[in-house]
Amino acid sequence: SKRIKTLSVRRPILYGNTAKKLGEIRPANAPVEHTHLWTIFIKGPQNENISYFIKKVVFKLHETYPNPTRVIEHPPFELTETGWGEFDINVKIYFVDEANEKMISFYHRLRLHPYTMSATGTKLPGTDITITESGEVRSIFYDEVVFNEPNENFFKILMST
Ligand code: SLL
Repeated sequence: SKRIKTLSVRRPILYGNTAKKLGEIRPANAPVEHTHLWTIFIKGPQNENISYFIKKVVFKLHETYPNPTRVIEHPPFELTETGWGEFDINVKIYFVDEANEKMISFYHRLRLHPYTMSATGTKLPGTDITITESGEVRSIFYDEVVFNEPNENFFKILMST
């Protein structure tokens, strides 16, 4: 349908990852060299529903993972895995068909450790990283998806939720 000019609608999202060291409890199928359990996610800041505008999320993992392209078609838009290393995850967010919008693509650096390494191997204090009392590492970002001049159908969908 017709596009509404000079209007933009913003929807907040949180994205990032949490990670825990694998202790005595480890998934039965986790390879021995895997040291961490991690989850990458996209969600509403207050855990509100985001599936009325997001259709699916594709996480592209490091090529050391079997079937590195992981497609999540329903909320929660998250993926849990085990592993040993940090790497950049390509995140692609696809919007509902009514939006008639191109997907957005960006990278999130998977964080497993409560620090970052400099080129010389020294530990630098991490800016984007927090650690909880239970020892969970978190690297989470707030962002906004901006829909410029949404069509009338999609505008109704955005406003009705
Ligand atoms: C590097 N940052 O630059 C590292 C790559 C790859 C991590 C890290 C598990 C793979 C598997 C895994 O943790 N890969 O399932 O075998 O070299």
